[in-house]
Amino acid sequence: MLTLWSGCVCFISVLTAVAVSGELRFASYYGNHMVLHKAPERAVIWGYGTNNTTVVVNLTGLSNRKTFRSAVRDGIWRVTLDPVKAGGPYNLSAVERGGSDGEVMLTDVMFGDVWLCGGQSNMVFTVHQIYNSSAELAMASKFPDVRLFHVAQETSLVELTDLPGIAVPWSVPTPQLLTQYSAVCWLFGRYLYQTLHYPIGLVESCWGGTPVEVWSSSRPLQKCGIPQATESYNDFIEDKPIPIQNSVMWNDFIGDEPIPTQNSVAWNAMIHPLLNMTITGAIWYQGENNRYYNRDKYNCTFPSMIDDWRMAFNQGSGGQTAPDFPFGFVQLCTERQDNVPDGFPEIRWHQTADFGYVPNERMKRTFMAVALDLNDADSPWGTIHPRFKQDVAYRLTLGARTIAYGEKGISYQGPFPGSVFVNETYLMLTYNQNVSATPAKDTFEVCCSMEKVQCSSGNRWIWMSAPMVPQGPSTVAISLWGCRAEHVASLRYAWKDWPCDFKACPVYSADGVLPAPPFVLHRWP
Ligand SMILES: *[C@@H]1O[C@H](CO)[C@@H](O)[C@H](O)[C@H]1NC(C)=O
Ligand SMILES: *[C@@H]1O[C@H](CO)[C@@H](O)[C@H](O)[C@H]1NC(C)=O
Ligand SMILES: *[C@@H]1O[C@H](CO)[C@@H](O)[C@H](O)[C@H]1NC(C)=O
Ligand SMILES: *[C@@H]1O[C@H](CO)[C@@H](O)[C@H](O)[C@H]1NC(C)=O
Ligand SMILES: *[C@@H]1O[C@H](CO)[C@@H](O)[C@H](O)[C@H]1NC(C)=O
Ligand SMILES: *[C@@H]1O[C@H](CO)[C@@H](O)[C@H](O)[C@H]1NC(C)=O
Ligand SMILES: *[C@@H]1O[C@H](CO)[C@@H](O)[C@H](O)[C@H]1NC(C)=O
Ligand SMILES: *[C@@H]1O[C@H](CO)[C@@H](O)[C@H](O)[C@H]1NC(C)=O
Ligand SMILES: CC(=O)N[C@H]1CO[C@H](CO)[C@@H](O)[C@@H]1O
Repeated sequence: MLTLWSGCVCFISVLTAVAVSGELRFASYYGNHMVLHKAPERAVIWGYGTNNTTVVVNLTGLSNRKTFRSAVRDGIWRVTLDPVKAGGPYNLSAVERGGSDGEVMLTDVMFGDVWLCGGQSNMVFTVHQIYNSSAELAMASKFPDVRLFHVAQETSLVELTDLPGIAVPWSVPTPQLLTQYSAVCWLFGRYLYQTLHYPIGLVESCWGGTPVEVWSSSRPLQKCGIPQATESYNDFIEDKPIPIQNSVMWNDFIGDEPIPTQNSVAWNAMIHPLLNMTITGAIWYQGENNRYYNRDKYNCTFPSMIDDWRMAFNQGSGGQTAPDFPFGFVQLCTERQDNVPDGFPEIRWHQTADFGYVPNERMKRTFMAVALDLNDADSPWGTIHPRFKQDVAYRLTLGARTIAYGEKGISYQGPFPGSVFVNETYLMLTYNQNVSATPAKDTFEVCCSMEKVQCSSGNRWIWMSAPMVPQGPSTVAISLWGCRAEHVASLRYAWKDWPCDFKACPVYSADGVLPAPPFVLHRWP
């Protein structure tokens, strides 16, 4: 009888403990093995608890222990840790005082840099799908300090405080996990680790087939004149054929999840909940689907989304995430070898806010991996999904090292025009750096017009292929053929979906590594 009775008490107290620890917890995206932002920034930690209690958070490292307190209001507590230098592991515990006295703990917490990886299918594209994937997967165990987190694909019509779902909680990388993890995100993190030698946390939050509007709050959409809830991507593309060359693989690749189509829904569910996390920066691979949706506004929507993310992450972290955090992106690769006009050149240009290069005065502290020479005609995932993600991630890392980490002397931008000189027969183009150039028949084009206008891509203008031959260390000579010098109105380069073969564009940096980005230049203002 006694035994039974005490058994009962025990049973009840276990029940209570379960109920209370259900109350006291960290927000969904804090977990064992996570990476928190290192000094000089401070990591923000928040979670749930019982109203009107105090939560005491302890950070326990090998030699030190620090305590932080937060009152619980509206069921939420939040602390900002002191700066912690890169390294670990630490344990992070939270205890509720004045309430349940329950405790929750995270173990193997590291301090380092945290990068967010966003975009559409080329960011979703997994390590399993790239060239040399088995070699890459086998290397997973060599990088235990590159930690992974993967946000589940969810949508919401309102901004959420916490993630509705997690695909993979914070983990030490294994070949199995990498099979399903973003290749560009992983490779970027791994290459960064190889230069920084301290922990890197990667947060994958992306979704195939999504236009930029799905990842944008109402603020940038409004700024760019895009109606918010009413317009939906589906309605827009309904009657337009999408030229997908290998639709079976596409479907396999995208999976069964319907592609979110309403503006802001992935922002609401997959980005907004992360705003309180202190992050180092973000990388982004997206734009393919904006060929069909607000294409002409991408020069506004994309830079404005970057501005808005920066503002929101800065605010959400109480000022810990930099208000101008570094933002890297991949300029679109290629899809159609037949070069049927399909918007790739326009999107590539708009990705730079129509400057052609980044950073620029509109897009400060950004960096770009030019990828138009990394095409993959035989990709089993469709030509729009090239497998050469190592090069993409490597080029991104060069930009990150310069823009985010201030490393000097790294070549991270391909050549861009510095000056143009026209005489009767040639247009002499001098780049802003020495180049490695090979003659080209039709990668440069000249628009000849008797009017003083800027030629666009529209049918109204006649663009003529203009053969190029290298002329000096930084200069190329472009034949004008029939066009009189005074009628040369515009010049463009690589203005095609698929302008050159794999790593065989006409103009590279002098070391042959970085391709010149595409451009259009106009003579008349
Ligand atoms: C918490 O404190 C507020 C204000 O002091 C009070 O109105 C409320 O009843 C308290 N809630 C609980 C659950 O004790
Ligand atoms: C947290 O730190 C305080 C002060 O050092 C200590 O009294 C307390 O026992 C610690 N709690 C845990 C759960 O480690
Ligand atoms: C973290 O907690 C685990 C399990 O309680 C313990 O084995 C380990 O020593 C702790 N590590 C630190 C750095 O406190
Ligand atoms: C905590 O307080 C908020 C508002 O003060 C209230 O909406 C919520 O229901 C309370 N939670 C609990 C568990 O009492
Ligand atoms: C694949 O691995 C081979 C052998 O290590 C290497 O030569 C080649 O460059 C790699 N390809 C890519 C795309 O990384
Ligand atoms: C964006 O591009 C469109 C179409 O080319 C152009 O009309 C517009 O002026 C550009 N807007 C900005 C802000 O650059
Ligand atoms: C145009 O410039 C090129 C390169 O400097 C030169 O070779 C050529 O003779 C010039 N042609 C004329 C007509 O001046
Ligand atoms: C560019 O090439 C010229 C000629 O080879 C050389 O003299 C010059 O130093 C180079 N400039 C740079 C910045 O490397
Ligand atoms: C728990 C917490 O502090 N959440 C905040 C995260 O950031 C957003 C956006 O700034 C705030 O609205 C939340 O209150």
